[in-house]
Amino acid sequence: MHRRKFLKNSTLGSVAILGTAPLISCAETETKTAGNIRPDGPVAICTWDFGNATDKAWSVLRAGGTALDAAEQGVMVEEADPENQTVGLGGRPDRDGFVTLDACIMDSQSNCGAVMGLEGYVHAVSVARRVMEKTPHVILVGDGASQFASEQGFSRTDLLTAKSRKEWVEWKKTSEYAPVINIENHDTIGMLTLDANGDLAGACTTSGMAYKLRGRVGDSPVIGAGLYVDPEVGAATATGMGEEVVRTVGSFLIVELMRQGKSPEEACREGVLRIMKKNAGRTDFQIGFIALNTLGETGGYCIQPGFSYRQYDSKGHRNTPVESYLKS
Ligand code: SD4
Repeated sequence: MHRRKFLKNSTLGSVAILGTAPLISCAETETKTAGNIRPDGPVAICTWDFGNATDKAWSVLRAGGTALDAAEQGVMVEEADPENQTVGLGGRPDRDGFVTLDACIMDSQSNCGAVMGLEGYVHAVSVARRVMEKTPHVILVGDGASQFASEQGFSRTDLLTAKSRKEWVEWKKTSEYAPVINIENHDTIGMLTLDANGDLAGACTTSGMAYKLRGRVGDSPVIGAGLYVDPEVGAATATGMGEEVVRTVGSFLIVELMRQGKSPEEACREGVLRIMKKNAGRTDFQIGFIALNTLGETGGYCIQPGFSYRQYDSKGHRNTPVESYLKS
């Protein structure tokens, strides 16, 4: 592809991205399985610059909360924000005007739950968590997911705000029904957390591609694509063009690359490059991953100029430590 000269790839802040050093020592693994307190403290990261979400996750972790609670409560902040038009309330609708949400959640015992095409409920991530905890299943879709949310006591809400509706009406006037991936806007939130006990968790939630075909589901609620957590290695989550992430089982790939010894950033970079290789010549889409390993090291990579992700590291430093972009 002509734009294969990727890369400024700088690491800022206090997080060390290791070269080829092994990521998991036996001692570390044993410590974790014994349930001891992690000496280095917890970590929370999320895609993009969702500071309020990371603040929330951090407050849960700092108070001794679990990685799972922190991940869920962190992303809920964005789901509830009507100004965020790519997640939850106020999300942009599909081409027929319906706001449909996709979300998943996963813990460090490989428990997971997901909803796809959920309509009428703000906190898709919490419905996904109920699927995980209250049913023998992993995924509920569409009307069944909504019915389940109602049975679980979630209250129904109209997710289409006046602002999103107005934009959709405008879009219909000129569009040829081409879906839009929100390259300019910060979008899908994926969050990864590591708590003081050394347990990992992750959550991912989105309203998906704006003006998508009705029924379209991206990567975000697909375990292995939009999110993956492996207690022996680490966790990863994705943002961007979901179809491309599904094709490569992106988040699982990132975790497996870390298992092979890559740092979180190296793994994210290789995942993005694989996707770009399959899309020679295309410059019209965005893909990004962030990752966290069991040692609390983090990394991210994206083909978007100025990509950054929001982090609280183990010492409680909040920063946006990584930028990666495709050089033209
Ligand atoms: C999707 N990955 O539905 C999501 C949306 C997203 O940037 O991340 N947009 O494909």
